[in-house]
Amino acid sequence: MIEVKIPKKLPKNLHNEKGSAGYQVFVASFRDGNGDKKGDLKGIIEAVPYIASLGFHYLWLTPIFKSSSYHRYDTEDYLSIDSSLGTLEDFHTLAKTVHEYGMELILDLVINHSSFRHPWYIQSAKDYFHHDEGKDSKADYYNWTKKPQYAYSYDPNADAWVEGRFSGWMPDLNLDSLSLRKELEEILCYWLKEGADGYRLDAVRFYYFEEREKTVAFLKWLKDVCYKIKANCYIVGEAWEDYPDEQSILDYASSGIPMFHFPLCLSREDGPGAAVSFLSSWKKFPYRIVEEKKKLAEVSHGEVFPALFIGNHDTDRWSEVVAVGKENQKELYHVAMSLLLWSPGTPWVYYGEEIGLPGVRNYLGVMSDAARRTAMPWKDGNLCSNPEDYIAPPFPSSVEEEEEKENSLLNRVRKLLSLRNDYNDFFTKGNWEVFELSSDLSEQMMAFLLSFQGEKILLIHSQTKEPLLFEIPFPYTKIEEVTSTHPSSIDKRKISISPYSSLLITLE
Ligand SMILES: [Ca+2]
Repeated sequence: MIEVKIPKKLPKNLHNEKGSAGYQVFVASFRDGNGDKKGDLKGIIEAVPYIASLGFHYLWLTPIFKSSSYHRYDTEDYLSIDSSLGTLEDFHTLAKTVHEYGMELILDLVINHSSFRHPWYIQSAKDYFHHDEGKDSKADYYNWTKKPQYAYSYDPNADAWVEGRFSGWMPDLNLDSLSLRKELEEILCYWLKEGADGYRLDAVRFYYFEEREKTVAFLKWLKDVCYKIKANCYIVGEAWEDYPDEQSILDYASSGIPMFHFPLCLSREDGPGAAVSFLSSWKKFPYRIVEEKKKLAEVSHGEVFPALFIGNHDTDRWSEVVAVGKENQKELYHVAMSLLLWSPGTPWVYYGEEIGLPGVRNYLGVMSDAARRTAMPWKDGNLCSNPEDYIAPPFPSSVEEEEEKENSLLNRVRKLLSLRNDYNDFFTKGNWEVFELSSDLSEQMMAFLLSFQGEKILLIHSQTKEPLLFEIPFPYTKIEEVTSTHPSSIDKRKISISPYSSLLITLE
């Protein structure tokens, strides 16, 4: 029996059935449940109440299937849980616990490529070598060629070159193979039946390299397979195109599956991180996100909402890149979190962002992705070691200590999501407009007008250390506030907005 630790401060809506924000866990580094210092399913089960208490609705786990690497983005068996993570029974307990908290479990599915250790691959090389075209042949599961080409690796077992966009150890699957499609169908259905609620699809851009129409057709097929088991289950893809390519996001969305919004994620572009770093981005962000939401809905007949994020396991931690060099960097980090979590659709937070965990790939000249995937600092001791024995600079706090600080980023996340979940229909299904501000205010303030079924709310964000004077132009019924400083003062419709605050105003 696993002891579940309930955080002290619970929001009123711990059962997050109506939520829409997601939390990404890098499994190897999140929480150890069996004492071997490696993240596992038991550890995640223990932490579900914490994630639920923050107000997240979706929990995305990086790959959990059999693999020899610490990140497990090279699958060796899509139908079994990696033994170092636990058992199928543990998976069932995890799914049950997630569901008890009203949340949904999203599994990372890496089907652009497999591991070169996957039995499919070993068999495929043999069958290709022997020109085996019988009904059980797996020769066509991978893309073989007799002539060397860019991004292909030679395999003596096949006496041929195989496509591997990432490396020869991760050969690309041939998604056109009808036999392979049958296997994929089995896999997709299996985990949904076992308790998963959806998928995060890895490396969608490479499904059919530079053949976007074929990729979109494949995504539609995949969605139909999943919907037969779980109608409208949440599926999201990763398509990291070259900067800047918003068109790709729209093209993929025409399949009915959203992609993570890379064009609005990295700090150099116009997403939440950039908005608090550069004034030009602050002014552009509200227009871009409102426009994106409209365009995504248009191309997908209303099915797809934005999937915004700031960082993930492949990017430097945003505490390192957002508002760098600014005297109020920490406060602006809080504002960026407001912009992210009060954005339309399904915003995603990468574990540790809520406590400002650091990590850059190039640290003191050492290049390592492990730096972006370091151990979550729990005070109660169920710590993981860092991947690849990476030595990170000491982190001076822990989840439990941040819980205790009234104005911590962690508690801001909780307040932002508590309100977001109360008004979930506005955030996901509602109509979003930028609320135009006078030019003197627009450099420090941002406002959105959201409407849903005839009701309206106004969202306001301040990014300045001075109080901002603002007169609400409409009659209102309620003002709710998320602040890391002190409450705003309100006199009828005149507000002195406190520094770095976010307000949600219910209009009459
Ligand atoms: Ca473990």
